[in-house]
Amino acid sequence: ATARNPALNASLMKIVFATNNAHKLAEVQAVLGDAYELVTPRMCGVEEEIPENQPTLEGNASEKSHYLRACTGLDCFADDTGLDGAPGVHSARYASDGHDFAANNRLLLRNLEGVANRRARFRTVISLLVGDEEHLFEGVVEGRIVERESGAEGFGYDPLFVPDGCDRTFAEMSPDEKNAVSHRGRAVRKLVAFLRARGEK
Ligand code: ITT
Repeated sequence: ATARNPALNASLMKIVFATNNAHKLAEVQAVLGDAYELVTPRMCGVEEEIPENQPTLEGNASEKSHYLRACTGLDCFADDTGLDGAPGVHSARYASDGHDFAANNRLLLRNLEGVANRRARFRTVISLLVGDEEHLFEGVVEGRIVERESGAEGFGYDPLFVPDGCDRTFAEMSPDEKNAVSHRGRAVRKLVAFLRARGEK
């Protein structure tokens, strides 16, 4: 509908999100609402996997946003997320392919077999490049890894993660419910507040 309505189009702020992950894209778009329209790397002609070779979330988020900036010349942002906590939870990249969610979840459960402490946290770091400035935004959610997978929403470790104060996994929540408490939801709301304040200047 927006493509046929130039007036509506003009009111949308387009912003490039340097991700290859369609689930992330949908989650972030839901937080941004109607005010911003996300543009994918593919829509900018960037088809390849965006490199992430740094040892920290900050480093990877920054590497991804700078990579897309170099390809397109556009303002953009990227997110990098890790799962951390009790011994055995450590590090988000279990299987060689981070996108094989079932294999990652099996391995996470195996690493936690017989482990009493199942505390875990998701942390997201967003790197935003606007003009010649870089701004970082962080979101954290504390919780625990449950004994077996539950739920079909979301992606990645969502079927195994129950955030503190809840009795359901992220995969048992609607996208809005997950965003209300999640690492990514928190980081994106900080990003939105920054973009709004900047737009009002
Ligand atoms: P990018 O293209 O944005 O890099 P990615 O899927 O590689 O997408 P990350 O490197 O940030 O994303 O994710 C690292 C791992 O953490 C990967 O195995 C994801 O499936 C998992 N993960 C990230 N965000 C998650 C979330 O909100 N819920 C569950 N698992 C998540």
